[in-house]
Amino acid sequence: MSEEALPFEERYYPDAEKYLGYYRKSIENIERFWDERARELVWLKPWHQVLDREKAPFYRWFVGGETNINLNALDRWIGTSVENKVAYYWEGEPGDRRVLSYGDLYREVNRLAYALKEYISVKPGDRVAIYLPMIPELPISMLAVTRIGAIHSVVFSGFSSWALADRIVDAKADVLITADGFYRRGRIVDLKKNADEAVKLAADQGVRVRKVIVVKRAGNEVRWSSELNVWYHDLMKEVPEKVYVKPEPRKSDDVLFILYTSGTTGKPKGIMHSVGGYMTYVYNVFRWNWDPRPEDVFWTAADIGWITGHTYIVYGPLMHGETQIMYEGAPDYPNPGRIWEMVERYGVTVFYTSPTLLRLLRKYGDEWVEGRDFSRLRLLGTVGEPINPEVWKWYYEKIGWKSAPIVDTWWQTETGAAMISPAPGIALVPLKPGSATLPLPGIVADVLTSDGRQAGPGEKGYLVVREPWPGMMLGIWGDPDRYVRTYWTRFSRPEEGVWIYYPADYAVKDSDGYFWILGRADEVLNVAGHRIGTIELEDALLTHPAVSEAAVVGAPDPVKGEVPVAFVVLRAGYEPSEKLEKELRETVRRLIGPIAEPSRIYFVEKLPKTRSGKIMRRIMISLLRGQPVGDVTTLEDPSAVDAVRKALERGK
Ligand code: 6R9
Repeated sequence: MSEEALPFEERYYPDAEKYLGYYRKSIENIERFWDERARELVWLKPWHQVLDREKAPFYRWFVGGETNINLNALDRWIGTSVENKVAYYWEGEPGDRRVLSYGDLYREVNRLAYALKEYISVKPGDRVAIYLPMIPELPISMLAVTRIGAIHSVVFSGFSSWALADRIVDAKADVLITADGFYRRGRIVDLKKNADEAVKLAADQGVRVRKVIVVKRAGNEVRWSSELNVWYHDLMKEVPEKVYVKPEPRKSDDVLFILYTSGTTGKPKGIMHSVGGYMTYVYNVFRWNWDPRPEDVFWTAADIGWITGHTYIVYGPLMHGETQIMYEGAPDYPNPGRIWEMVERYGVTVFYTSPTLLRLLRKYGDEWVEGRDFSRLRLLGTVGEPINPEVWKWYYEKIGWKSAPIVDTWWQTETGAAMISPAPGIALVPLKPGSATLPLPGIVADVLTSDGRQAGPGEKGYLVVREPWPGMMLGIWGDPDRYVRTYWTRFSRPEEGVWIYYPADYAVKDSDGYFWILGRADEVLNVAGHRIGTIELEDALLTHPAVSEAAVVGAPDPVKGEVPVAFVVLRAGYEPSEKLEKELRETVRRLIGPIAEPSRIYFVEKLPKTRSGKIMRRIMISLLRGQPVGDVTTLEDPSAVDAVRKALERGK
């Protein structure tokens, strides 16, 4: 495949030299490069310094500059031909539809911004938690919050009340925007009930939410507190029809939003993104990834509750005046053809999703894709995990009709937008199925061995980034030390002033310089493209009175990539049973959410541990995959290996 030139339309005919020429120039002087890139956007006040490295690794971009992302995502379109262009074709799971133009979006955002400011007294810098399903009020809320200079913290609507409470408490959010419910596989999910529980749990921890704004989506019964709750539509009724709220000037290095992600401890990290850096990076990367065109119908099939949605459903596409698809429900409801039917019906031109969704839809068989008209698709994308070459080829042939290049984008919540990926908006490089190809302009990526040496071609090592970039996080909300420890300690040499970003992914660079991402290098699972900390799961299991010890590892799964499997030691007086297994699953669903539920729970007599008491997860991982367990001399009690082996056999 690597040598074969793919028969793309002329515009995307691979031209590695052209791309590399642009890339090399970009990294000659990254300050100059990003300075030029930032000038393409609307600012309220120019910066006096492109990059402040003084307090590295707390880099600050476009210092002295002021702006508001609304100016580039909304205001700049008003009075242009984009004003009447569709921003979102929204479709609910039951098939109900809404169409919002850029003008509609602008009006709604201004009205909500007015209500938040005048009626709810939200001030610049305040945190507003948003716990909404995939309905237009979600992007509207995000933009209204940033318009008035407040900080949003979006919590995925599939998370439990406990997970929401944790995030409310950590961010000290005192306003919450949620909905009564939403549709998922033909049923109504009672979101308001979760929100109510979360508000109560947060109050128990000393964080009092003073207002909960509720969007009416599903019309389900909800409990109501006339003091705490207000319907979104009642609030908006009060607002003058044509109100204009001036976008609050924000400093470039102010916090634009917080988004939580799992780490290697039980406590999720509040990743903070910056006003000016995130805006500049996302604007440019969006253009490099998707080569936007006025006639586009762009669809990122992901949830806005994750970074992919923040960047590629809200801020990126809106800054380019793209017309998008937004879908509420399950991808295979009411049948496995739902997504492909929509791609055809709306004439989607660019489609971006995760390998896990592709594996799911491919599994249903080709009858759901064959015979459909995908002729408008010109680019395809993937994100979230490595894509299996088999699935890549299926996507390329059956969906892209061998004429749409696949843009495999490696990045993280922390990086703001794609970092390693093809850039057809500049020049396409030859593709290799399963490789995210080369770093984007301005990004200096590398692979290092465990002792910090540069890995040779084909040698497995750790992915690193050597230079800062504007989309990088500002830090971790309320925990600057954890930021330094987690991302900047593994390979940096502070005494020499060398700071190296460590994303915790294994990678290989091949002899063409292409990056192949191999998966997480820390104790974080990647379940269906979602990061789930094993410790978070273990902590959840340990809240059950029957559990004395728990170890969670990832097992390979043909659709989800990886699924959590739990090994549990029971406390005296408890016996393994199906009922107990069910209770433990329920505990995880309640504390984290359905996506974290273990696929199997094995009851074991003991867990393999080192003499210092560390659980050796790699032993469970090997046994699950039927591989040799390797060196067990550091085990405190070698018979623990047999205990695990027996439990696995019993569980077959
Ligand atoms: C955007 C997003 C980040 C982790 C990352 C890596 C994995 C993402 C990938 C990929 C291989 C790709 N990952 N994209 N692995 N190829 N194209 O997914 O952010 O949820 O923070 O996850 O996902 O392991 O470190 P996030």
